[in-house]
Amino acid sequence: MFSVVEAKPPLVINTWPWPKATDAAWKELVATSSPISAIEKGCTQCEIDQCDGSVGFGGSPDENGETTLDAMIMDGTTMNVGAVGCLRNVKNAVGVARRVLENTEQTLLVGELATKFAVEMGFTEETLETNSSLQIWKDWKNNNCQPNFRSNVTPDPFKHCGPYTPNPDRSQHLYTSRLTLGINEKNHDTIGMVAINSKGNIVVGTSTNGLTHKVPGRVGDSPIAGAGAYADDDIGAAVATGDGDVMMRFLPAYQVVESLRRGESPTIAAEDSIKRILKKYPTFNGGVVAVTKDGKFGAACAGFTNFQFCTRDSNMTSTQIYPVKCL
Ligand code: SD4
Repeated sequence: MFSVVEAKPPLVINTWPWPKATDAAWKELVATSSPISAIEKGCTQCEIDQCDGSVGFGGSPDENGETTLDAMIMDGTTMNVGAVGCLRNVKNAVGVARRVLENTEQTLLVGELATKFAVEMGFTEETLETNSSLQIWKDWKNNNCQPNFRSNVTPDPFKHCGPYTPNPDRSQHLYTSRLTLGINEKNHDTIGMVAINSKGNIVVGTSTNGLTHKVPGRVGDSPIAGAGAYADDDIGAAVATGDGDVMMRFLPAYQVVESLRRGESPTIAAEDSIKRILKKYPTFNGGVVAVTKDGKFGAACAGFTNFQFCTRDSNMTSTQIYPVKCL
């Protein structure tokens, strides 16, 4: 079990050992006291750095070889959310999410029309594919499109590439081990970030290119409030990473904040949210980091061999990386 650590706002926390992103957010938070600007800076840093190939352009090609992005920002003071799902051809997904939050009354824009919105807001339209993402896609095609996220279709998706047609039998497909689908920490990580300023304003953000070989059009948990991240200034915040198709069925970030509201410790709250998922999906992998409004943080995970997260507050001389032993 991860022992709860007491930090003190101002504070930045993010999933995975990506201290460059933490440092970018921390610098912005110290300079401006604005947690939303800190989140935008921090997550943008990961998009530029293509953190682990799973954030930003040039990663997680879908069945057609295209990279699409999911991102969200949630403001725990106003409970306002801006998000984009399956964003095409724009690199700075978290920047667009902030525009949705600040320049519209909507919450989530998706696909091509999200691109149109981004271009109106001044973002550049450009390809997200790179030689390396196209190579991943070609290797997948040469491997009979394995692993594959289709089910109950013809030809057999576990042996053949598409196009596919649905099988006449409409019964739900049998539970497929998430490991058989090749879902592990190698092919999907998200940056999920929390920033709290000294006044206790909390903002959370996420950015990811999702899941390698996804069905085109797929949106994961990261742009869904309560799934990929959640914040409420009265209580605290949580961010999640992992198998988004499963996580968005359980809203783990919301679950954690509600457990904190009832007085649970951050680690117990995080463990509870993961255990609820494991009960139904024993091969699930994912991680959650939880933080209270006054800076106590904890975490829990399942299925990852090496889940870590980063933290920075004013008592730390540099960003600290914490390993988490999974359940
Ligand atoms: C998704 N949750 O799209 C994201 C990917 C991820 O660790 O976080 N992986 O499913």
